[in-house]
Amino acid sequence: MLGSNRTGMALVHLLIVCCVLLAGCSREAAAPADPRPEADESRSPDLPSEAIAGEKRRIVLGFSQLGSESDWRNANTRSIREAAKEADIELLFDNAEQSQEKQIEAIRRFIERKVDVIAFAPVIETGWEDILTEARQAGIPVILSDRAVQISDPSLYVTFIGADFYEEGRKAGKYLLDKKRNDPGPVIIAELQGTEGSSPSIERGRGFRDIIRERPDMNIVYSAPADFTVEKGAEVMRQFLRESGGEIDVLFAHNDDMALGAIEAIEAYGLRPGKDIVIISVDGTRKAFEMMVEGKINCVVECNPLLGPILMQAVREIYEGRTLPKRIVPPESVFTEVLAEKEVANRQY
Ligand code: GYE
Repeated sequence: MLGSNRTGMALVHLLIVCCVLLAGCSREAAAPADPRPEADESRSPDLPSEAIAGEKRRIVLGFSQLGSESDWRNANTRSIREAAKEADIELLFDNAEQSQEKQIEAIRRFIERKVDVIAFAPVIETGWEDILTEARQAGIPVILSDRAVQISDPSLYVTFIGADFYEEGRKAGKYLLDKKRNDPGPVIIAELQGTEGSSPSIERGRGFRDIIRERPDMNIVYSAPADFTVEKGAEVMRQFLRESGGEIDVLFAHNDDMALGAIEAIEAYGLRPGKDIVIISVDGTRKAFEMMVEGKINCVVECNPLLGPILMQAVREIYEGRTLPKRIVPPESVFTEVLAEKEVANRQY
């Protein structure tokens, strides 16, 4: 997929180069933690978005983060905060704690505050039409960060910056086909899904299924949502182990945190993660790499959370009236046990 989106990739590279250049001439910028309107002497909220006469003011970005459920999410938040500082963009940041309602409220406050650009990581795919229409009526451009939406009118957002989750699911499936190429079936698979209705969970599941379909003796027998968290991952895995009597060959976890939880459950059950049960997960956090070095996770499909620099560059380009591609996909890789030891020290999240 990355290869098929050459224009997007070229732009990502250009954006990254620009961001590095921008970082060189940044100055410190305090980012308010709360998006509610507050006195800000540096700009009048009633003035249009263009520069205030005679002075170059900072761009204001309202960002609605969906939560803090995983190491991936926390790395994503850090990346956005740091990149905003470096790019000298004023960031109004809101954490919606997994609630779509809270995200909609935060976006509405950004609109009232007359920010220059709104970006958000949509917790689930559906239900965004009305609030995005409000943003459009207010003339505020919107960027989707990390997750996708299902929407009848794609012109309601400018661009979507985030990974290709379908491709990640396919990569996980391809690893499994290769790993089990000499093993006669049946292969019993358990799947820990992420947040129900979220684009990474829907698309990773779909991509994985589309690949393993090639082997009719591979079957996803157990599958349930575990919210992308360690605790839920452990709880749902315990349940799978009880139901199956331990007869599970493979675990596909839609993220590393759930895989880590599942590892605890598997060990408590008396089985060896990575040996008795092959474990494939997505994200590529440092903790998952450490588990891979120990042989408890077999394969991690990388999903890059460090979207901050690309996002800030896109914000600036939109503000300057430039045109962006509808889709920007950051580069991502796949890591197996073979490479884990070499790579673990390089992980940034
Ligand atoms: O994989 C998971 C997180 O949306 C890509 O959300 C993101 C996913 C990520 O909680 O760890």
